[in-house]
Amino acid sequence: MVTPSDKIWMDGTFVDWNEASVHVLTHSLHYGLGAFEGIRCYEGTAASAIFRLHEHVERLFESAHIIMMNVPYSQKDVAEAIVETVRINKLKSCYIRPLLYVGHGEMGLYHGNNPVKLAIAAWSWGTYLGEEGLVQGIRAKVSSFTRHHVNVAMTRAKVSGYYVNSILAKCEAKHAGYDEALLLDTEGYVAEGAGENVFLVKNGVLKTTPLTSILEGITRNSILELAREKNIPVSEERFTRDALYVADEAFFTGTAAEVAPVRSIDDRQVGTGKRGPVTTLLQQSFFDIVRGQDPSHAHWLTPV
Ligand code: PPE
Repeated sequence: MVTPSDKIWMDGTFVDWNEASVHVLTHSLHYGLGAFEGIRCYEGTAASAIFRLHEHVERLFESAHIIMMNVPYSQKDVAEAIVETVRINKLKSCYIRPLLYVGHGEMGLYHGNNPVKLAIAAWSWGTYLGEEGLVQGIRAKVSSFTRHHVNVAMTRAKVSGYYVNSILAKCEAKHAGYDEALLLDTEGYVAEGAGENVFLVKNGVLKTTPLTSILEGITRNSILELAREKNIPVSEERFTRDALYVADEAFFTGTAAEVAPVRSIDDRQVGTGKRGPVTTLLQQSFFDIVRGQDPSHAHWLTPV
């Protein structure tokens, strides 16, 4: 269960957590046209800070642009509303979920005459794949569901409806006793996790899948940047599932999942089956930055 916070921002005003409801004919509820973000705020040594707020807000607006939703706010307004939502709920560390959706009005697929609505909720949310997973690694399974074809879904956009595909994959993996699903693209190459990007390490080179059928993760981008700074060779290239089976290390990245080592894929142990040295280095560096212990990337943090 989500731990309720005090207030949710809805279309410019704060409403009580329990009053934050919508009409049942809300267009997005029927057809899935909506865009959202997942953002984390971390408690730091000095203050709490939101990780890469501006990049998340920018991606939200890009998602809206791709699916032709006109956002009735500026990026600055939305960023301020997000900070205000964390503040008013007095949350030290939390997960923040802005959701742009099409309100009720007309029914039928054409949404252009309906209002575009925005809600921003924030609540305490521990790491997605479990604290233990961050240390011991998680078990992943290649899904029988395929990631969207590039002409089915434009995955640069973080669109609500796309997540039916992720949910089906996630449920299949969970029901089979795994922690997370790994989806392949329509040509059979590795795409991404149900809610994470994927990386492998082989012979000292860090590889991640290119931006064809995946979400351009902000954690992915941060990890690539950190790796380059540490002179770890990086490559964005396609690879197959067996490349993961024989990798030295593998890990998932995402706002909810953070940096989560993968200890096995399809019951094949990855590397030593433990969090590897490159994963450990990048994970530690990520946590030091988001928790304000390493000031080198202070520009990634917006104090609350
Ligand atoms: N791929 C997918 C499909 C995805 O949903 C996410 C985030 C990522 C990659 C990583 O993106 P980023 O968070 O910018 O590094 N998934 C969000 C939703 C998870 C959920 O279950 O809800 C998230 O992590 O917030």
